[in-house]
Amino acid sequence: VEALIEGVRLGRRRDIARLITKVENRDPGSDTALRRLYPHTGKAHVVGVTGPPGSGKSTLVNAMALELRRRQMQIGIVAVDPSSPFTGGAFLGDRIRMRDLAGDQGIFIRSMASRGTLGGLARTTSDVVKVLDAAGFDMVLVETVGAGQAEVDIAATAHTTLVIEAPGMGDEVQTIKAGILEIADVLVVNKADRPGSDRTVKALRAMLRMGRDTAAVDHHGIQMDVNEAVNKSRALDAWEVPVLATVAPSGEGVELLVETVLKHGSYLRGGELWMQKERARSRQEIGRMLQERFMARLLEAVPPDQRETVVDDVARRRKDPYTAVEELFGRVQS
Ligand SMILES: Nc1nc2c(ncn2[C@@H]2O[C@H](COP(=O)(O)OP(=O)(O)OP(=O)(O)O)[C@@H](O)[C@H]2O)c(=O)[nH]1
Ligand SMILES: [Mg+2]
Repeated sequence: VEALIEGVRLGRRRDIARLITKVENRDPGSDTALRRLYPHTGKAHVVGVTGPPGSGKSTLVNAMALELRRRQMQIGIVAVDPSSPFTGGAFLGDRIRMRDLAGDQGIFIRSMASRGTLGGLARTTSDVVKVLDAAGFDMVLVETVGAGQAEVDIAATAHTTLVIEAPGMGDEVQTIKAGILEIADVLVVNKADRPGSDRTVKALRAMLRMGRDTAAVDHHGIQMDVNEAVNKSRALDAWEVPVLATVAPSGEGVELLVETVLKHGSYLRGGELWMQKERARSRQEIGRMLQERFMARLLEAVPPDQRETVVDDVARRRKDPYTAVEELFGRVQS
């Protein structure tokens, strides 16, 4: 483990890859390594990239990585359950003559399958991000599909969240879930070479204006800790969410996008917001780990057949759920 930690700190790709595999498998050694690496994390700018399937997230992340490399930044990429592979930048063809991302030492790409990830996707993702952070990557881009709670959780742990939309994916306004709009620091209309992209940009700008007007009164009904934290930082956040248009395969608009992302990073670091996001992330992480520990203890303390009996009793109204939880909780404490 010692040599592995050292290797990660030195940015050795083989060691980074090995530790990430251990983290994914929840190998006992990975906990020790993560503990030891934690003091060296907190430097990387974590950027979440989310949006509907096929909107061009991977292509855009590739293009952004090339642009960031041009600026001498070391880039980590974590793709959560991608259905299309990272091409390594070759698709950019003649436009930007660069080393392929795949052979570039300044970049590290890791794909993770959401299925079969031990210990939950959100946890594994945040641990993998920590490994890359400790390895010295300046920015870590995390691609996630869609708008499920897991994706929102992952996005909530990013400093900057990009929401990618594409024109012509049905009714523009309807495809955009209110929740996903709320987490966006930058909105991107990719595939701007397609017809209707202007309309999508306009629709998004209108939705943002509407959101801003109602945000002041619409602060209730937020169930989750995470959303609350996100919303709270929103309230202090004077950042105007920009809507940018890009054509990922040709790189059009990508320079401005990268500049905007870097600007958002400086904006956060310039005030209280960066630390506030770190707090939200830490709160979520501790809460999640406590829940995991508690559930593990419960499953240990109460055998499956007894758990089923309790469920059955509650379903048949022989017992109420409040009493049931009280009893189960007691068994964990003893
Ligand atoms: N015309 C056009 N096609 C694009 C653009 N960006 C991406 N594509 C194409 O759209 C398809 C999907 O792109 P991906 O980058 O795989 O999209 P994604 O959002 O990562 O997809 P998932 O990971 O499956 O959700 C590919 O065939 C890309 O070549 C664009 O700006 N314009
Ligand atoms: Mg993808």
